[in-house]
Amino acid sequence: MTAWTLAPTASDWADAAALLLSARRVLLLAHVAPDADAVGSALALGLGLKGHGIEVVVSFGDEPFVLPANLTFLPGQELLLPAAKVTGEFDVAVTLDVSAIARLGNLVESAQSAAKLLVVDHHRTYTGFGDVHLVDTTAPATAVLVIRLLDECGLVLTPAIATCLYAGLLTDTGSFRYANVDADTHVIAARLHSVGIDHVHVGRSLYEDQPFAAMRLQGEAMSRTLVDFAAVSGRGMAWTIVTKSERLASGQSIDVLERVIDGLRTSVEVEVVVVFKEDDTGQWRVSTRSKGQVDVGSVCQALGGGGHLYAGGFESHDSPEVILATLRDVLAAQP
Ligand SMILES: [Mn+2]
Repeated sequence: MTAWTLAPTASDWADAAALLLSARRVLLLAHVAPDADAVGSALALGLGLKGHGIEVVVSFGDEPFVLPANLTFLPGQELLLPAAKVTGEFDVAVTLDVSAIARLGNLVESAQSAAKLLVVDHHRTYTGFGDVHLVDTTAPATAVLVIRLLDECGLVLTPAIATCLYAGLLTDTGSFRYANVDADTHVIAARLHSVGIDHVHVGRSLYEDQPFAAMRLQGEAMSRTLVDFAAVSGRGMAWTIVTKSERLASGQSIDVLERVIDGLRTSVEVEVVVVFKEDDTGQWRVSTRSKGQVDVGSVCQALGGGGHLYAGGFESHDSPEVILATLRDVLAAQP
């Protein structure tokens, strides 16, 4: 797997801004099973362009089209259109936080049929599928690249835009705890604060507000975690599995399981943790985290997904047992 290393140049930024500002109709796409960085970035850029008089549509390729409950507080949702209703011609399609074209789900064709495809991303597993690439793997979040792009376009950050971007920045930095944070990250956060955001509301909406049923489901998933200290060449792996039937019995949507991996990754005994989540269609969504010795983003890319050094994911129609065996082999082959 080759990592993307071409950081955007000054002329790339100018070209991208010119492309957007000359467009009449723009399609903004987050990845399937969207997180706050993907949707927040798409809504923020959408709000900025709409304010400039450009017609915008924001979507992601999930079917059914349901925004994770902890993202429903994000401003700009009037721009969202279900994937099945995305039709017509677009001058530009912009993908945000999307490392591989397959991550667009059922919107791959819509993206490819736009006159120009602009990619805004920070994944080192980016495959190069766009016409114009604003892909900076040193950026802690796609949201940071959107701020630069809005600046290039001469578009002003409003409180609604800043809220969307802050949500992306907060989640992709683990609330400013991850290794991708530096002084510049805090300068950017300070700028978003100065625009006027309710950071308490953002933090609570993303990480706190949830029913007891969700906590019980998370607790049960964590309590049956299995550990294999010999896996990953002796560095250790832990994993747990949550089936669709168990989850639906507790009345929860799949996004509440995001907190299971956040819990498992705090274990001191293993390098890699994995959560297998069966979605409503019976497909398995596999989330991985590492302590930084193993590049789980590359591992997940090899299995059809993508990610970063510390976090990666992929999807599969195989059984968890089959997926686990494959994953073990790929992890064992890592340097
Ligand atoms: Mn991201």
